[in-house]
Amino acid sequence: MSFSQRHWRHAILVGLLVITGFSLYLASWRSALGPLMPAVQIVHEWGGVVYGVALIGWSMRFYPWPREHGSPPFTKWAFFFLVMLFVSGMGLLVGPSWTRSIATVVHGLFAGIFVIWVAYHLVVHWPVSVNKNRQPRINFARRRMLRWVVGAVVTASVLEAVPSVLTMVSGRVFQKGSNNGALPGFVPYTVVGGYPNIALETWRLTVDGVPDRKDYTLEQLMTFGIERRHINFQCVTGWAVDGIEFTGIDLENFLSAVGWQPVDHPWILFYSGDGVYTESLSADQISQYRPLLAYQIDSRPLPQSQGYPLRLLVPGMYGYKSIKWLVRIELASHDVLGFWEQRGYPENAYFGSYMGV
Ligand SMILES: Nc1nc2c(c(=O)[nH]1)N[C@H]1C(S)=C(S)[C@@H](COP(=O)(O)O)O[C@H]1N2
Ligand SMILES: [Mo]
Repeated sequence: MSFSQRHWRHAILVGLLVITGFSLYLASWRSALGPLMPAVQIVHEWGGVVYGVALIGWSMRFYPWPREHGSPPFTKWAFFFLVMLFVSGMGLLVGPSWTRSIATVVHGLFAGIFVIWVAYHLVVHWPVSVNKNRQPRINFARRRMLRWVVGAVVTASVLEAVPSVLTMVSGRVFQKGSNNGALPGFVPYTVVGGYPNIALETWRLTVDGVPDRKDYTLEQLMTFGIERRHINFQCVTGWAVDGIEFTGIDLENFLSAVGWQPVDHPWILFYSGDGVYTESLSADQISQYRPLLAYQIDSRPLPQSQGYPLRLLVPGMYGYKSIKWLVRIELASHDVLGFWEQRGYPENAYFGSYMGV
């Protein structure tokens, strides 16, 4: 196989992984791709596993450069980065929560540097074409256009990703003003292309499906008893944050106190103030997982990007169950699939229930 064929094989596989990786990580890409996300995730995870195994297992065949071309230092680094991405990717896929939270940072960091290298490599090398006499020749028009297109896409994406990668790597340093205000390690997802700006004074939690529908202020909710939970937060896309404290009102205690009869209403439906996101839990799941109506994270009010003023927090279940900007709870006799469940994610979202297939 020629160098060029081999090179294109890598370019296509790497391109696929970079694009699907950005889609999993960046809230803006995620909301743009919406229903395609489960498919994107399968491609990223399986593509990454197959590519990584091929790189390591048959490295002479998949080695990105043949011996006669020498081994430019950049290419060697690219190989090193790919192997690190594969190893940390496996940590995300199969590890327990503590390896996942380390792998989150490592994967993000190496991906960031690798993408910058890919962009550099593209702009410098792609515009070179080879003429009949096998003499390389720079195609300047193509080069200029490519520079702008690649430059714009990569710069925008990297600019969006870098602050949150930095917050993951550097702990609490960049806590304010970057990562959209979210705590280090968290990726503040939204499906509406923005974070609802909710004022506490006008916000109410509406409880529907009980004979007397009622609205609650946060102060009123707090009279039902306050609890703190240390939990490990995990998103199906791989990132994880360990040992984070949430403060809130125990959902089951609250619902029982307002007259919930699980026999009549075995399902609880949740609605976000973003107008789109929804979730549901069964009575059994609620008594087993003890979700919180959480208003604090790390002893501070929730950041706007993380659900201010109130979110659901379901310990032991993937992050997508923990609906943000909660405004309405409905006691229901039947289930209605939540936002991501309609798109193929498991309803009973305990850790391990979603393996990308
Ligand atoms: N309203 C709303 N709630 C949401 C989401 C969302 O997009 N919109 N994303 C969910 C997903 S997939 C995850 S992993 C977590 C992310 O929580 P964070 O924003 O605190 O990082 O929020 C969950 N709750
Ligand atoms: Mo998620």
